[in-house]
Formats: sequence, C-alpha cells, structure tokens
Amino acid sequence: MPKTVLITGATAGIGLACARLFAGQKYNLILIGRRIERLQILADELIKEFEVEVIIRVIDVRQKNEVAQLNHLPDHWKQIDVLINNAGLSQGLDPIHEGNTDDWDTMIDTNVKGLLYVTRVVSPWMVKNKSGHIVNIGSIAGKETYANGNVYCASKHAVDSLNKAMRIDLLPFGIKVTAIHPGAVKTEFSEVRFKGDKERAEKVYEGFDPLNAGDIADSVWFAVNRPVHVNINEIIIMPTSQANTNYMIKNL
Ligand code: NDP
Ligand code: 8X3
Repeated sequence: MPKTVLITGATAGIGLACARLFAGQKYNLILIGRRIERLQILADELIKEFEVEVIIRVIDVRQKNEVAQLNHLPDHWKQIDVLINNAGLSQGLDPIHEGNTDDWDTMIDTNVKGLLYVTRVVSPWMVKNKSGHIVNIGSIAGKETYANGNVYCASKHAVDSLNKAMRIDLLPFGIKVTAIHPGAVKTEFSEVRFKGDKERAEKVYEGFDPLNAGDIADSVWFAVNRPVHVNINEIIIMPTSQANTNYMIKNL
C-alpha cells in the first residue's frame, strides 16, 4: 500500500524538492501552499511523471480556519505517514529597535503558530494509528542568533523547542519526530526576506556555494528511511563553505 506525505510550503524551494523526491519514491502527496497555480502545475507534473495520487489544498497556515479544512479530507487521506512542517519565511533583517512589527507577526504566525496548527490537526491521526513521522524544518537560526536575525532566530528557536516537545509527547505512540536545521540554502527564501529585492537576495549567495533544496530533501529522506527502531532527533546541515551563521568563506 502506498504511503502518504503531507508537505506544507510545497510551491517552492525545500518543500517543492521534498514533493518531487517523495513522489519519485511513490508516495501519495497532500501539497499545501498559498499559490494555487503553482500547486496545480506541480500536482499535474507529479501525477504524470510518477503516477502517484496528489491532492492540493490552498491553505495559509497562519489561518486556523483554513488549516481546519484538512479535517474534511477523505478518511483514507488521513492515513498520513509523514508530515513535513516546512512552510516558513523570514521578513526583513533589522536591528530590534528598528524592526517592523508586522514582519514580526508574519514570522511568528507562520513559522511557529502555522506549524502548530497543522501539527494539531494531523498528529491525532498519527496517534490513532500509532505510527507516523513528523519532520520539522528548523534552521541554523534555531541553534544560533545572528545580528539583525532577532525574531526569525527566535521563531526557529521555538521550532527547535517544539521539535523536542513533540518527541516527548508523541513518544508513547511510536511516532517519530525529526528536525532538519539547514544553513544557507539557495531558494526563494532571501527574495522573500527582502520583499522581492532580487539584487539584494542574490548578494547573499554571491561568491560561495550554498546548499540547494535537493540537499535538504535528501536529508529529510534519510531521516524518514531509517529502520523502525531508529529516530533521527535532528540534523544540522551546512554548506561546506559556511561553519555557522557568522563564518562563511567566500570564493573557496
Ligand atoms: P521558499 O521561500 O523557497 O519556500 C517557502 C515555502 O513556504 C513556499 O512554498 C511558500 O508557499 C510557503 N509558505 C510561506 N508562508 C506560508 C503560509 N503562510 N502558508 C502556507 N505556506 C506558506 O523558502 P525555503 O524553501 O528556503 O524555506 C522552507 C523552510 O526552510 C522555511 O521554514 C525556512 O525557514 C527554512 N529554512 C530555509 C533556509 C534557507 O536558507 N533557504 C535555511 C534554513 C531553514 P506560498 O508562498 O505559495 O504560500
Ligand atoms: C535560513 C538560514 O542563516 O539565513 O534559516 O537564517 S539563515
């Protein structure tokens, strides 16, 4: 019987790479994002290329009532083997005394509350089945704090903490919980952080070799494919040219 993965933030970057990788492994997919055209194109592609079943849901994870749509999935789609809590973003890069409080709301609402809302709907199905695997996409920003990263770092520290909390609470039910904490990955992340300023976004990756979304999908796949008795609690994955958020070598 084919397995099912639910991926939030499947319209770009890491979520999209996970969707392609899991489809290639014959998983059926529930794909979530806000951009319907992208979801539709991706679903059509995956169905055609990999002959898997795909359903899409246009959901803004910040909206509890939109996330609640998932309760109306047909019962057989509620047999979710893997939940990838990936939807997330950074907005701005300002010192605390100049920060934009709307940006703060967006980051906390998406990265923390959105992840919680989706988990709150899906985890009881896993508890009922006494199986499942939740993969939380954290960040090196959840392990360290860097200048002007304040609220983004705080939101990812919350993900790190929630990952540990889920691992404890879901332990009695045999549910696996993993956090993947990447360093710099070249996706739409910087363009979103700088609100569409492509030139500024491009500069982030100039002169060094960042990770790509496929590298992160590979590490998700590694964690998901361990034997039943093995849980990967967390993986910190960095570009070779980046030691931590403050040390990176340009033109290695
Ligand atoms: P992208 O900007 O390329 O992709 C982000 C995805 O999240 C998009 O599919 C977007 O879909 C979705 N998303 C954002 N907000 C919402 C929302 N409110 N509701 C539903 N979906 C949403 O960035 P990445 O792939 O790089 O980011 C994925 C995750 O990886 C994030 O959690 C990020 O913090 C984390 N990360 C990224 C790193 C990097 O350097 N790129 C490093 C470490 C962690 P849509 O706009 O269609 O809703
Ligand atoms: C993204 C990595 O270092 O830009 O989570 O915060 S970083």
